[in-house]
Amino acid sequence: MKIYSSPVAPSPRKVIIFIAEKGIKDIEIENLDLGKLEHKTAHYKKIAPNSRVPALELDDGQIILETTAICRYLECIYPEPNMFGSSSMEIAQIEMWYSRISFELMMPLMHGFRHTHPHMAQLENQNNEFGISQRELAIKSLKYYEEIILDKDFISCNKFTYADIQMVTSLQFLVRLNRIDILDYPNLDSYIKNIAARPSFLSN
Ligand SMILES: N[C@@H](CCC(=O)N[C@@H](CS)C(=O)NCC(=O)O)C(=O)O
Repeated sequence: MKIYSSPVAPSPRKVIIFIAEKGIKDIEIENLDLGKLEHKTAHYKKIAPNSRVPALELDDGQIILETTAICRYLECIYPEPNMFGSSSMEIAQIEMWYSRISFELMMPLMHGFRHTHPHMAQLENQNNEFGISQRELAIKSLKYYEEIILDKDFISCNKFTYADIQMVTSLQFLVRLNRIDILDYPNLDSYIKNIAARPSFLSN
């Protein structure tokens, strides 16, 4: 198998961390330079018509797009350690937190960044006013999650799961790019530091 990735881009980084947590060794990594628009070439568009990374190419040529779809596929063929839940309640809890983090934290932070940051001008049809309002929404969410994470090592199920990958990679990448200081959120800061000390995060 081959994963199309890009250094520092948060979506493929989630897959790379997931692969490291699972100890999977048979996936080749091909890095694309998004700054040089290597994801917009005709060749890559045949693999990923939406010109996004990550994409997983199976040995028989089949392609899976979308970070979570790729991780779910990998969880099926490499079930241990489990990261999407074992019991019906765990599966529901992890999915719930994953979705909440995505919509309440990651999306407003992402729009705040993509619609206001000068570096994103060539990749996004920017709407500055929308970006600023999304950044304000993200700050409200950060205050909310600052309370949620109090006394918790993990966001869901008292164990490391895919929801933690979603939360920590998003915050590590997007908070600073929105010119927000994570030290204003000490509970989130210590949660991130704890997860980011895992070998899978340190090496990726
Ligand atoms: N929904 C997709 C989003 C993928 C995505 O937006 N990837 C970014 C890198 S983090 C990308 O390819 N950006 C290129 C662009 O915006 O042109 C997923 O979860 O895989």
